[in-house]
Amino acid sequence: MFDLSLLAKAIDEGDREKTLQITNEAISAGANPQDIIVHGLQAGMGVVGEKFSNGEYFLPDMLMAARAMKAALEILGPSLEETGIPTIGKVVIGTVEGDMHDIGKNVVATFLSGNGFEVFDLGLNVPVTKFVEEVNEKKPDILGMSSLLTTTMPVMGKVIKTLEEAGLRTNVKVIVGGAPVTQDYANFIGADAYAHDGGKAVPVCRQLLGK
Ligand code: B1M
Repeated sequence: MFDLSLLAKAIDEGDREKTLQITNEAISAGANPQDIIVHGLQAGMGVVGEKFSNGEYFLPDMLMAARAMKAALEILGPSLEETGIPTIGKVVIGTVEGDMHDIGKNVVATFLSGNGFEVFDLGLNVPVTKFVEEVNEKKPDILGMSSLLTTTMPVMGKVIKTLEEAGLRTNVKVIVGGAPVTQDYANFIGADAYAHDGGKAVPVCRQLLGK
């Protein structure tokens, strides 16, 4: 069995080359791509977050770790995609305005597209109006919003309110997530669902569509 702690360590060190090399080795060794993400990349990023919290790491350390994780996710995306699955539903997803964290959102988008959803990724720092425009134009089954900062969580509620005012809320299911977000908070802002992580987002989105 492939030792994914090596990958977590490479992320912790912010070493992009080593991260890519170990990711490729893990794929060749037959490790499950979801395990590589959760037990390798995400575990390493958890350590980086703890070290940032206790003052051991600074912003550049987080940036280097983020760069390494993004590169690894790019090579893992295609191996997650299964061929021949009919589309389950259309998802528009993005990180809310004021928030520059997109790795978790990218993981969720990768897991959803790898499990048969058609995903339109709006990126990060997405204005409220952009979410509403995209719901109006793309007519997705699901709108997904990600927030990693306590200060940007309320923006998700603002999007839901603006969708209501535009008469678009009944046409789309809303799922929210991100490290500080909880089921209680999702209920509070009137979202239809919350998922703790990328793996959970898949069954939750299926359930939202009754599939
Ligand atoms: Co910053 N950051 N950051 N950061 N950053 C956090 C979030 C923080 C917890 C670190 C800490 O203090 N320990 C803290 C937030 C505190 C708070 O508000 N509660 C923080 C801070 C303070 C900041 C700055 C303010 C720092 C500063 O400037 N002084 C600044 C803010 C910038 C801004 O956004 N305006 C900042 C900046 C950055 C970087 C740009 C350097 C970089 C982001 C790079 C990028 O994303 N492109 C960064 C990083 C890397 C982190 C940590 C270390 C890691 C985040 C991450 O990628 N995790 C983070 C600490 C931590 O979370 N432990 C931290 C890995 C990722 C796979 O997990 O994002 O949780 P996560 O996603 C999970 C789930 O949350 C869930 O599924 C994902 C996959 O399983 N999920 C969803 C996410 N979205 C979902 C959507 C769903 C469903 C599930 O449905 C739609």
